Amino acid sequence: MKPIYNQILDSRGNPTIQAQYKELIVAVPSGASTGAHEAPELRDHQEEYEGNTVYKAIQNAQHLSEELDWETITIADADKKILDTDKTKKLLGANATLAVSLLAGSIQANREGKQPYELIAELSGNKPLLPMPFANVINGGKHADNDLMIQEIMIVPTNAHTFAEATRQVTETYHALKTILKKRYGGASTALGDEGGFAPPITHIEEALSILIEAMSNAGHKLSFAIDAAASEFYSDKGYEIRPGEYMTAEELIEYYVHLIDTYPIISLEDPFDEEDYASFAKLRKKVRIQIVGDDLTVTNTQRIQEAINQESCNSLLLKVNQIGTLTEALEAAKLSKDNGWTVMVSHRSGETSDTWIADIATGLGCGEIKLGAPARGERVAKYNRLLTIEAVHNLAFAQWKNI
Ligand code: 2PG
Ligand code: MG
Repeated sequence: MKPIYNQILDSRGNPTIQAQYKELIVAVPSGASTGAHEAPELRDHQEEYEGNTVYKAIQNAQHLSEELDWETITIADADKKILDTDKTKKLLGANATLAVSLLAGSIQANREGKQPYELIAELSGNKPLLPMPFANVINGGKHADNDLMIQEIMIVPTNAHTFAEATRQVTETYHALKTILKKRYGGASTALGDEGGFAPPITHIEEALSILIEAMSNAGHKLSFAIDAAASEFYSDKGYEIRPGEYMTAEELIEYYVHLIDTYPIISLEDPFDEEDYASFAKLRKKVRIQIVGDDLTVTNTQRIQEAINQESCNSLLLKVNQIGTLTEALEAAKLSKDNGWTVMVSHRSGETSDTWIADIATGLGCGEIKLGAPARGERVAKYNRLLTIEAVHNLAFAQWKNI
């Protein structure tokens, strides 16, 4: 018996790949603020779905599958076949290879009587741990149609003791935020961005952070903040357009971030500069004692992670399996990062499905951090619910937050 691959929709209504073998189903996510160095998705560029169909990628997944034994498949077998065929994924498409890799993972775990997180823990040599959720509640950048240039403002329940408690704190604060936004900016301001956060008409980061302080206080919780600037998206030869028509140099942006970090309980800052600017990352990293996360900079790729290690640009990896296209390489990226004293945050993409593999990867790696959007929209809630279920059924420990 061979897997069945078919085209389904992601949370933005764009085509993506689902793979199925007996009762096991996986699906592939897709980013909007994609890093230039990510392993590329293959899209057909024909008329249907504005050129976004994935029929060729599905054919590629089918061809790969014909040469694999699916009764005895392992992640190692599937990924070896992929890497021997096309290490760059430029021909196959990282969407095709990830469908094959994740399905192999689901089948292997199932055959061995393991949860996917248990298999990941075994393969990576880590002890499973439920991760701290990083919940993106205010959306800007490419994920929303407002004028907030930075992409994500997240809340992090660093005082919670269980994943269930963490989820409650995040959700109650998210609801309190909705009430404030509605009162202050009107009903349209509580429309949701791609990752389930609100997209209010805010242009100043400080305004968003102050509202979040108020929301926490109304909800009766004390949380920390995290930012994903996704700065490549507002960088051009004119500099960093921090507000519409207002530009900063990298030096000015460093000072601005330092000011924000001094003023608000920010514990983590992702992609603060353009994806080629290892040096500005390093300058900021030396000035502050928080987590500096590489995403578009490092793209879950060991070569780029090594460069960031050499230049001391980051102290944390954002791990996205579809940036590299196989589970094996994603685990290698996590290992290289951990071995060099970095933290690892497993992440969703802005275009998601109800697939919950990232919840299991974060748990199995024992890395203690997951970025999974707001507790709203089915594709985001699916990840919260998977982690709530792992906690309830398997009774794992929950990550305690340690400051850098
Ligand atoms: C990011 C991600 C996920 P996208 O930049 O970290 O939040 O966004 O999937 O659009 O690249
Ligand atoms: Mg990012």
